[in-house]
Amino acid sequence: MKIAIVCYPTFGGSGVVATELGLELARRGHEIHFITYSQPVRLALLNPNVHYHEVNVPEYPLFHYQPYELALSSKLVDMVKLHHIDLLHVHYAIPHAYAGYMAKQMLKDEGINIPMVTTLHGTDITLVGNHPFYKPAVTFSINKSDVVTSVSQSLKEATLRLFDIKNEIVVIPNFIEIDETINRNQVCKRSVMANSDERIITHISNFRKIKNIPDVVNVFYRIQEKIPAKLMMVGDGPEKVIAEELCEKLGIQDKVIFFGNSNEIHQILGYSDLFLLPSETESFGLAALEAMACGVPVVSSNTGGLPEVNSHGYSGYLSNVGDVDDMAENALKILRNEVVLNEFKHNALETAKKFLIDKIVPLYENVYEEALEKT
Ligand code: GMT
Repeated sequence: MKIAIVCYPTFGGSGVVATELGLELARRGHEIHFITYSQPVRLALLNPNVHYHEVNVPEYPLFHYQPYELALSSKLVDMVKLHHIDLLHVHYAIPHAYAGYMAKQMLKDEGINIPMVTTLHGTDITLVGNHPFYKPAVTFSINKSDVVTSVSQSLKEATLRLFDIKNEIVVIPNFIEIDETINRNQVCKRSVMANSDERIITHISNFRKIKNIPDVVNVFYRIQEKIPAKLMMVGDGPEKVIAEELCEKLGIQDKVIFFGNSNEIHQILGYSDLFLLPSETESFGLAALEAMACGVPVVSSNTGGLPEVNSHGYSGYLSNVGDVDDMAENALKILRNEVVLNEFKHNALETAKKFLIDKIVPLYENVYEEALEKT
């Protein structure tokens, strides 16, 4: 199949899922065309089945806002015609499903019928898309998609609750590749980051408000009062400076390392003992799954799709949003004892195996077949 994938090219989240999906589909023999405004972070292009087409939006001083949707839909039309693409798969409803629908209509006018699959990722529904300024357009583009998928049951329910959706929504969870060669407990790198008696706790995100970044610091503060520990903060975003200030205020700045955005996520997770994800909401929590796939237990909030990923008392623990005392207590239950820690590490890896890429990607292939049959 020739598939156009539209996504955000950013670190983490929907962009990573879309990129990893495209790469796996290419390995399975499909021809993949990524269409976005810059090269996706995890996209390596040395593959004859993988193509990247950049959407350019020329700056024009008349426009207060440059019309990205217009440029994207035009690019989609051109690429579908040039490469004889069979199907559009758009990740994140805003504005991709909207631009995809416009492209579909323009192509229809030229006698080309192309199906569109829309994957909902979370904030496109729960945070941004739900805003009254966007809601009619988001509802419309979801209803006009040939197949709609969501990354968790919880997100499906939220979508049906918040929007007037006529379409069936198929749940296809996010997926992970487990690198068996990864050196868990990388002693040498670990020794650069922490003393041998210190536990390493890690948080990875885009440092937006929804991630409850101060809770990460506050949970860590409570942990390090009881046991020797270091905190690795990976990623960048508006709340990073708040976290830095809070660490300073609490006097723990020497125990916290801020990495910024990193391409070495797996190495960092490879020497981590615990992953913290206290988000306000999380449709899935891909970062938690990536941690588990590296054998790192997760202490997270009990919200959105997180209970579908993190198994309470097995791969980690779930606490009410904002309950930093409970999160710290749970973290200490895991970290205090070497035998317990190793058990949770093993369980985290076992739980991650439910989401192996080989099991999940065929579900997308089924959905593509279904979409093609519809048109
Ligand atoms: O978490 C973010 O803020 C980024 C966002 C995105 O769209 O890139 O992530 C969402 O999609 C991810 C991939 O499906 C999910 O794992 C995240 O849970 C989801 N984020 C939220 O729901 C807040």
